[in-house]
Amino acid sequence: MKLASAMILFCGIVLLRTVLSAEGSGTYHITMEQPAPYYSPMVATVPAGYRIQWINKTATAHTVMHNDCLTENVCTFDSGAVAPGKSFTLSFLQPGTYPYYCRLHPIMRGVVKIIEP
Ligand SMILES: [Cu+2]
Repeated sequence: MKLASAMILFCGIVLLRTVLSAEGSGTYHITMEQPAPYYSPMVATVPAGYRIQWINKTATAHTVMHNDCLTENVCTFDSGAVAPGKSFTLSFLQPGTYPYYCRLHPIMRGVVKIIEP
């Protein structure tokens, strides 16, 4: 009887931990729009562990390119052309600040801030 109670408690804890960790991750959505701010939200603060998905809701193709892609530094992400109605998803980014822009329309700029959860 005591063992059964312990087992139920253990299973409950495992189940709870599973639910909590599921809540701790997910997908953060950024919309590509026309006109400004082009990327909405323009500054996205995202807890570490979330995927980030950019959805193109405009009638033309856009890219999502980390600013460092055109310097000597590490190019952390570059979507290439994202067609109208399509999306681009990043599965993982280290905590930090990542300014990015659209290579096809450099006026389009955004920032992703990855924070510790
Ligand atoms: Cu663009």
